[in-house]
Amino acid sequence: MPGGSANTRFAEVRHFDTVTSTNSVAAELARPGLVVVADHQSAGQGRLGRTWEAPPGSSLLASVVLDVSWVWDARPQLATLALALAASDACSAVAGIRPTLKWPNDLLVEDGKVGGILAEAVPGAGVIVAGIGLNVRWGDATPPPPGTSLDALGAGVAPTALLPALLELLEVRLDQDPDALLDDYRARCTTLGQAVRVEAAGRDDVEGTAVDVTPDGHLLVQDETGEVHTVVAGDVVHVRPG
Ligand code: BT5
Repeated sequence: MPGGSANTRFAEVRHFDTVTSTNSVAAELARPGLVVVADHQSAGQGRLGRTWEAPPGSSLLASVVLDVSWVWDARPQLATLALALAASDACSAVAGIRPTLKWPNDLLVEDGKVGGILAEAVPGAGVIVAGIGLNVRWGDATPPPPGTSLDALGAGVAPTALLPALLELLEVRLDQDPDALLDDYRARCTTLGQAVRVEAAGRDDVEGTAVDVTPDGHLLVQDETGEVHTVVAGDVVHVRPG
């Protein structure tokens, strides 16, 4: 992989055959502007201790190291939204498929999960690591349900073909006014306006209608009594009435 993406802050791309997790390697190196890419992860991470599965060569597996000053108020949740938008934009530009976004971190095509994002602050290092797994070319293999992949949807692109566009479009998002970024996220977020159930460890489920995403990147859910709940983290189930 050549050294970085021209005209962006992502000057250094390091490509590995296999790593434990691109997020872990990026957090160890912790150099702002570094991008870690791998063909395969032996311990790919999802949120809340879950795993991210992908056969070698099937996916774009990449983590970017962001200086905290690049992310408004150093909020990892806004890095998630920016990377989600950039990834959706890159799929549209390169593969002709524009995933919608499910709060907080899923890229969906119809109801299939084509990608996921994991952004984490690295304590003491002044950086946020934001990683994306995007199912690009799975062939006969199938992602864990309800996963899907770009090739299953008819797009024949190679996983790394998406990376230059992703970095350029992330650069655009990091330069964007945060209010405009949030408006763009809201417009592409299929969670808003839906009946949802939010499940979070150690807390009762919240059920209601997803009404907004706050400037902090939190989800507002209005229950049937009219009370509005602020959801900082959790798993959203889009509930279909009837
Ligand atoms: C995510 O977590 O969706 C965040 C995934 C982030 C993965 C990237 S890969 C590069 C970087 N390095 C890492 O180690 N991680 C990041 P979550 O919302 O918790 O969803 C995880 C769940 O998605 C799993 O429990 C499975 O049910 C499902 N899943 C696992 N692999 C999948 C895949 N390839 N496609 C679709 N769904 C998958």
